[in-house]
Order: sequence, then structure tokens, then C-alpha cells
Amino acid sequence: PKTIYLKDYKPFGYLVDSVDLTFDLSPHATRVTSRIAFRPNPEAEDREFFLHGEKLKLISARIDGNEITPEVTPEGLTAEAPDAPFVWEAVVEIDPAGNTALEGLYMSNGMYCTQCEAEGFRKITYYPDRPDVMSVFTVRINGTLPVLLSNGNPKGKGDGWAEWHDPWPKPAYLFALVAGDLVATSDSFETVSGKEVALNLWVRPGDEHKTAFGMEALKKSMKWDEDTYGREYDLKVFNIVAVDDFNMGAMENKGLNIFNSSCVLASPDTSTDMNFERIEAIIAHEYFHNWTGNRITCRDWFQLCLKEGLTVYRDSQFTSDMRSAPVKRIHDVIDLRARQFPEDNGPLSHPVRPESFQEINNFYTATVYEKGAEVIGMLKRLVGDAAYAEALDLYFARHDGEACTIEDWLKVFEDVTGRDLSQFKRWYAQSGTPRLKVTEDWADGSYTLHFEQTTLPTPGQPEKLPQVLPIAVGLIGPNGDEVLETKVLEMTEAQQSFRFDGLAAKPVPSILRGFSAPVILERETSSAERAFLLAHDTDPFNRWEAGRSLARDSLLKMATEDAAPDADYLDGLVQLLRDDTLDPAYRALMLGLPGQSELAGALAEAGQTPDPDALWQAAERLRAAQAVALGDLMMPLYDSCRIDGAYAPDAEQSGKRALGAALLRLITRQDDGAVAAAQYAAADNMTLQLSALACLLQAGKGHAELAAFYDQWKSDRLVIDKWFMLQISEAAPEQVAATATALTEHPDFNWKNPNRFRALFGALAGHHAGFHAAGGGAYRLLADWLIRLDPVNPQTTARMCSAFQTWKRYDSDRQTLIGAELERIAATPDLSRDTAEMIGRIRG
Ligand code: B3K
Ligand code: ZN
Repeated sequence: PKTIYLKDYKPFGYLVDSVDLTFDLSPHATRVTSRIAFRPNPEAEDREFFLHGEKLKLISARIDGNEITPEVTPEGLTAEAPDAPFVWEAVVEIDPAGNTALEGLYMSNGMYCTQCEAEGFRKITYYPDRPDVMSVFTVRINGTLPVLLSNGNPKGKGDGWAEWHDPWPKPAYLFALVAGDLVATSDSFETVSGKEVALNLWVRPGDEHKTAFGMEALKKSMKWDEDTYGREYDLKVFNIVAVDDFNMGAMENKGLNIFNSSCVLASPDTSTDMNFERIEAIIAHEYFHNWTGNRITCRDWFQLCLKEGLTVYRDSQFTSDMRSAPVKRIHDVIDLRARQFPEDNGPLSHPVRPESFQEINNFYTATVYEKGAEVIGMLKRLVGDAAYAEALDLYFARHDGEACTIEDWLKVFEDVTGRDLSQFKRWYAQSGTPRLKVTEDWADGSYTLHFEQTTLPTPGQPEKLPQVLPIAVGLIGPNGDEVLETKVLEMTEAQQSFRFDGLAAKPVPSILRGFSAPVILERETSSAERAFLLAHDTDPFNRWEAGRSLARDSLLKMATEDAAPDADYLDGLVQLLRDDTLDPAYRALMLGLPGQSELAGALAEAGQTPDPDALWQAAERLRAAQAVALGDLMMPLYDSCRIDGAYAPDAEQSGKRALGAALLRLITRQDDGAVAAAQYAAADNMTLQLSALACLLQAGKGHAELAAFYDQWKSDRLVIDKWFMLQISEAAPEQVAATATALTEHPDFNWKNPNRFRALFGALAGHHAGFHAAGGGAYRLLADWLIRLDPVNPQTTARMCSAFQTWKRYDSDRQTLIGAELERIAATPDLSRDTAEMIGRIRG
């Protein structure tokens, strides 16, 4: 397979003035007729006329009306084109019903839909399928299905046809088409300048009761983007469609967002509070792309973080505004550590802006998205809120309608602030998570913090240079009062010290408040000092972090030295949970423990070999100790989490239910599941039903409930995904592989559906002790199924390969077992480019 490099970028030889497409829909033989107006690109040197095209049957091709015979390869075609404006016309035939890869035009439950990002449009027709080629599209759909949708505004429709026109130039990856027997929930939004926008959320008949929340989220997002970023919507209609078979979460096609049904459909009886929050965020994310991604797009796919990092950053701001900002920040950091840190510190490590790839779909990663968003958060912290707002205004004004680069993005900040951001740019170019070591000095009223940053070598990057780190710091006096409010220290050197004078007593530092930079903080401190911060830190993130690091250290000592649970941690936890002034959501987070994989990573970083069983036992013991420490507090607190009145998926109610669920986990350890069974029986929403069932399963009970749950929900795919997932994630480690194997034989294991495949195998890979259980049964099972899925759906297969990315952390037996599975996958004949690249990188 060919490697593509950022440094080789060249503009396309032609510009596209307009694209006219006609689709004659037919499941196995859809005809696509294209009429494309090209003209030489004055900015380009090379005038080669190459159009991408894959899996297309070329029926005819014309240039300016004259039939031609282009040179066709599996990747595309080349033709002799004039050095003057001309019209290209082609007719191709495609097979949507046979398209199981779910890229290009495909069918899901009798409905046609598309997924073009990143390079799927080339499976629809011949085209310069690259994001810097932007054009205006007009689409005609001929088909017998009642609803026929494409991008932009409706132009006309009649019996068996519909026409759409999108006035905004766009790259082909934002093209979309949907045709199906669909019903809409409709509403409208009046934009800030008084324009009426028709909003539709399209679903399959039977799903109408799950649309209300998504529609509200859309309206909130539209309003928020006007209020916060001054961004107004720019078409007469905004359509969202829910699809059951989809490779990822959702897609921001211009005016026609397509969503995995799991990321848009919601109702209290079938969705958890977490589902609701996620749906609200994804709807916002896709909507926000209308400006950050669509109006201003990426010059090439190396610039993916330009739209994704910024849009994730924007959706996290939105969630912080809609819900609790500290809780959102903590959730984001938990997620970053769980998904991005292992990526950045293993064989798949790559810069936020990668410099090469074989298959771009493999780079829709936590690094590009979430680290990309962290980088923007740091930039905002460094320049301040006002300059950030000004820079964004300039970005929109200067680049609207363009395909841009990270250089363009940073330049607006440089122009607004006069800062030189060349060092900051390393955040885009250097991979790996910086480690920040802190030591301190205290003498005569002066307190000094010494910082040292290092980043370990990563694939292709043996040497690392110092990065700009905004380190938010506060100081707390011995009596618990803050003596220095949050101040952002700007670290630019490998080693740097900051002094604070005129202090009456040696303070306790609160470092990296709000997780002001995505680094690994290394600081030797006593658990007493952490407990002090847990009690007194005014920064809600660092207060949580103090508890988290106490729990982490305690678990690591328990796992490696057979230590007892840390008493400071347990005391601090009890104090916090007693504190009714604290948000229940926040207290629920305090009860959480660092994930098993995160602990394994921490041990590996410290040069030790993690033992999954020991880590599992440690967590079990610490949970038991939490329950004992909380003792009599648990039941009244659990009772206080009960909600009288109607269910609402808002921050307040979700917070209470989250705390109730965390407590129920502990209570179930002591009461054999009595309270959980009662909660299950009384539950009138999915959040309570599922959390009760999870507790019961974890306690080795709940068989009757599990069967009843299946019976109740067997016709709801999204709930049955949860049923698959839960049985694995709540199984005891030694039962995980067998449970998963049995579930693969269940008649509902429709493995070609990505949600179902991920429900089962995501849960398998996510159960640390179960996945790594001795013997390697889980490794083998996953590898078997990756091999089976690859020819059907390379994208989903490749994504799931990352379950193996941490394999070098483990002991030699496990490494041998995983290594053999990786080798077996690699040796599979005709492995997809997607999976081959991933396995190749993971093997290193
Ligand atoms: N831009 C899409 C992701 C496309 C993934 C292609 N493999 C969704 C999003 O980030 O909003
Ligand atoms: Zn996105």
C-alpha cells in the first residue's frame, strides 16, 4: 500500500465550477450520471486530469460532449483534458445493496444512505475526491421511495423524484444522499437575523417517539453558536437522519447530517442519562461543523484536526454551558486518559497533525480529536478569552469558503495577539504525552516550583523538543485558605522555575488546575498532602484529581505490594460524600476509581509489568473498603438520590442518578443485591433499570432480570446492544471470554451491524482483567472475528484492532499470545489496507 505524505501536497490541476448529479436508484444497479464543469487551476503547475474512482462500473465518459475512453485503474481514471474550461460527463453503475463496508452509497434496512468522509465519494462517481476541491452541487434523485434527500435546499420534487441545490461550495466528502421510507419530526428555528429554518429529524416508522430530545438539542446548538461564536445557519432547511448501520457516530454533511441511530435516538425508557448527554453533544458537534469544517474546511486530510479539534473543543464548551462545567471537564480528562494517553504512548502514537498515512480513516483518533481539542484549550488559556474571540472572528472572516491548514489557523492568533506561535506549533507536530516533573523549594517566605518536561521517543520521532505548557497553579495556605488564586505559568523551556514571594508559611501547591495542559504530572507528595487538597482545593478539577491520585496510588500499592487501602483516601472520601453542598454528580465522580487499563499504563510507565489479575483484585478490595468506610452513610445517601416527579435527562437529575448508581454498586457488595433488585423492579427509566441490572450481574445474580430485560426489549436494537455489552462488562474476569463466545452464537448477534459488533467486542476489550485473562482466549476470539469482519467492513475492523495497542506493556506470556494473534491477522490473505496498516503499526 502507498504511503501519502503531507510534504507532497500539490493543488489539483483544475477547479470545479459546478457539479450536477443524477441518481437512478436501484439496490444492485444504481446509475449515477455526473456533469461537472472544470477549468484550469491557475495556482497549479501540474495539469494531469486524474479522477478518483473505486468500485465503479464506467458506462460512458464524455468531455465537452465527445465520448472518450479514459485509462481506468482500481483507484481512478486518467483522461486527456483540455487546458481550458470543459464539461465532464460520466455515467457509472454502483451496487449500494452489496456495499457492506458502509462507505459511499449503501443500504441499511431498505434505506439508501451515504458516508463520504474521508474518501467515500470516489465510490459514488469519478471525481477529484479531495477536500481542497470545493464546488456547488445540484442533485436529482429518481427513485420510488417516499423520502429523497440531499444537501442544501429543496429545488423541486414530484412523484418518484426530488431535486436539491446546495449553494455553498463544498468538498465532496460533505456530499450526502438519503432515500427511504422515513418519517420526520419537524420544527423550525428563527436565526438571529430573522431567517426561518425548517428542521427535520428523519427516522424509520416506529422510532418517532425517540426524536424529541434530539430536536431540542439541535435548537439549543443553533442558538448557542449564534450567541457564543456569532455563527448563523445558512440554509433554509436542516435535516438529520438516523441510520442503524453506520461506522461511527455521525456525519456533518452539509444541511443533511446523518447519524448512527445510537447517537440521536433517545427516550427515557430506552436511553440512559449518559446516552442523553452524549447525544446532545454529538448533535451539537455535527451542527457546529457547519462553520468549523464545512464553511471553512481542510486543505488536505493531514489538517483533519483543524476541523475536528476545534469542533470537539466547541462541543465541550457547549456541554459545559448546558450542564456543569467542572463535571464536563472531569469527564473529558477521564476520557482523555482512557483513550488518548494509551494511543500517544504506544505504537499508534502520531502527532495531532500526522505527517503520513496509508488509510486516512485510521486517523480519526483520540489524538486528532481530543488532544486536538486540548491544544485549542491551551491556546485559549495562553492568549485569554478576549483574544480567542477576536482570533475566531478573524478566522471566520478571513477564511470563509476556503480549505485551510493549521498554519492558517495559528496565523489568525499571531495576527490578533502579536505572539510568535512557532514553538506552540510543536503541539501539532510532536507526538507523545509530555511528562511534567515538579519539585519545590521553600525558604524565607519564598516558594519556588521547579518544572522539568520530557517526552519519550515515539514512532518516527526519537528526539523531542520542549513544548509550551500553560500550567495553571494556585497556592493554599496551611489553614486551607487560598493564598494565590489561579495563575497561568507559561513554561517554554525544558526546565523552568517559578518563584512566589512574600508568603507567611509554606503553601500547598495546586498544580495543573483544570488540567490546563494534557501532560502526565509527576510529583512526589504524601497522601496527607493530597488529602489536604481533596479537602481544601478551590479548583474543582484539582480537588477531584487529588482524590483520584490518592485512589490511583493506593490501588497501585495494593496491586504490587499487597498494601492495605489508603486510610487518608478513605477518610477524605467519606468527608466529601457527607458534604451536601457538593453537586451529586461531582460526588459520584469522587467515588469512581481509575480504570484498570489506566492503572496498567501507570505501572508500565514506571517500568513495571502490570498484572491484570492483581489490578482487578486491588480494585475489588478498594471498593469493598469504600463500602465499609462509608458504612451507614450509604443507604440514606442512596435514598436521597431518589427523584420524585417526572424523569428529565438534565444535569441535576442525572447527577443524582449517577451518585445513586455509584452507591448501589457498593451497597450490592453488602446486601446480596436486595436493594438493586428492588431498584430494578421499580425502575421506570433505562438509567435506573440498567444500573440495577449491572449491579446484580456484577454480584453474580440477576439471571431472571437479565432474561426479563431481553424479553422486554428484544425489538429495540439499541437496548439489545446494551444487553450484549452489559453481560460481558459485568462478568467476572475468568468468565469474560466464555460469555463473549456464547453471545457470538446468539441469534441476535448480527455481526455485520457495527453497533452490535462493537457492543460485544468493545465490551470484551474494555474488560481489562477479562481480556487479559490467562490462556489468551479473549485475544483469540477477537482476532477470529476481526479476520471475519475485515472483508465485510474494513473500517470497523481496523478501528477495533486498537484493542491490542497496549500489548507491549504486559508479561512475555501475554505478549507471545497477542503477538501470535497479530501475526495471524497480518497473514490473512487480502487483508484490507485499513487493517493492514493498523496491525503493521501495532506490531511495530
Ligand atoms: N467527521 C465525521 C467523522 C468521519 C469519519 C470518517 N472515517 C464525524 C465527526 O467528526 O463529526
Ligand atoms: Zn467532527
